[in-house]
Amino acid sequence: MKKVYLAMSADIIHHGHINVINEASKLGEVTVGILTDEVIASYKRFPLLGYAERKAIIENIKGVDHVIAQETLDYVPNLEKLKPDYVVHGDDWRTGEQKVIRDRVIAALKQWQGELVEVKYTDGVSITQLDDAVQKIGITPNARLRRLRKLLEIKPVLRVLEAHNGLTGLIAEKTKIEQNGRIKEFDAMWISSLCDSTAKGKPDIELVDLTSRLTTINDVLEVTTKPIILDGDTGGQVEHFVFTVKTLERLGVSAIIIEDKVGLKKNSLFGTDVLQTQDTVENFAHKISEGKQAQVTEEFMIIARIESLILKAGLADALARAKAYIDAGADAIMIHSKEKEPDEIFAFCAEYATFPNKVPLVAVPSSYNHVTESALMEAGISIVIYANHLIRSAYPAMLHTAQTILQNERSLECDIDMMPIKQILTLIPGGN
Ligand code: SPV
Ligand code: MG
Repeated sequence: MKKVYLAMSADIIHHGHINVINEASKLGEVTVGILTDEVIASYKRFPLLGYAERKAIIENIKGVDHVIAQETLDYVPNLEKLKPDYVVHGDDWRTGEQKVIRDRVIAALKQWQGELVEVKYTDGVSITQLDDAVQKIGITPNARLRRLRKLLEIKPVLRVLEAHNGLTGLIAEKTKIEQNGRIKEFDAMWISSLCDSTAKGKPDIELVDLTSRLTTINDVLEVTTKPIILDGDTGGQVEHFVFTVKTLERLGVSAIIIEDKVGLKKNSLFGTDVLQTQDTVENFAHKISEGKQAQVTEEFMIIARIESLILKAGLADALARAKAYIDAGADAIMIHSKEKEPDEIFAFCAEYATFPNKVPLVAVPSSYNHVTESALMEAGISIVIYANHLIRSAYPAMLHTAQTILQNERSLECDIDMMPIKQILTLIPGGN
């Protein structure tokens, strides 16, 4: 019996896949390599079904003899283990991003006189269209809530973008680029207190109350499916915080980050230029543990934000607080800095790495923004938040347009900087 290998993500199955499996089974004993969740998340998007579920489906399809995990996009590690006589694939990978993978398959097969068999691609099936259709259905609050933890399990570092209304939510949800054969996108959204307040024309001092913040969250929830991390400021009074936690869980928010400050909260990026008071370790640890006890789901995350570096309380204080907050039940630690260089963040990460009891680390590289995601990841950061970038780019553009109209007493001169009317009318589908 000849050995046949084919690989698939098997997240959305259609008749094209069945055709490939049928053709493969005519050639011999079929082993299907199922891409792991990590691989799918690294090049495409969050898989709709987990590996175990996808494996169970494929194992039960006629013509499939064995199912194994394919832990890289590259087929070669599995091919070298299996040394199949044939690899079967649709003929759609001869050009485009998959060509490199195809070339490596051909080269590997040559070593043992194996052969690549390409099946004519099934017309009329568009995975992109199927993906879009699934996306349109939306997501339940529970599934969305859980997704942040799952993403932390399957991706080495998560990339999070601020959203302060439905439109910016859509940008965070839908913006994708293709780079080196991989689709890159944001994993989750950050509802920033700075951006939410600024968008409402208010200062970032916990003035925008929870009811108003919930309206923003709801606007974002309505048009997106990605997980939400809420900037919860100080979390307020403990007695209030326990209610907030339940409210957020009910909506499907995945996490709240609360900062260890008391009194009139000011934005951290002011640093010591304004009066800001750090909470005691005991009080803040108490707030965390009360929040943890209040939550209904297993998966909701309470993330403790340490302001010691912002307030110049030193590295030792930051580390001591991290330990105490983890002991109190914090699901992750956000370490913040407003320095232009990441030295104090990296120093924190190096010491943190020696902790026996660790939770994921979150960084917000607004000031030290020359540091790349991969450098942060190597330092031990698991979540990178781009905290204010959409509002900071939108405001100057809008201001420029307003000034241009004033200068010219008409809007013709703005055209060059604006999207055409036709485009804005159809930007959000369903309006025509
Ligand atoms: C926010 O985005 O509101 C934050 C991050 O809390 S920072 O502005 O850096 O304090
Ligand atoms: Mg904030």
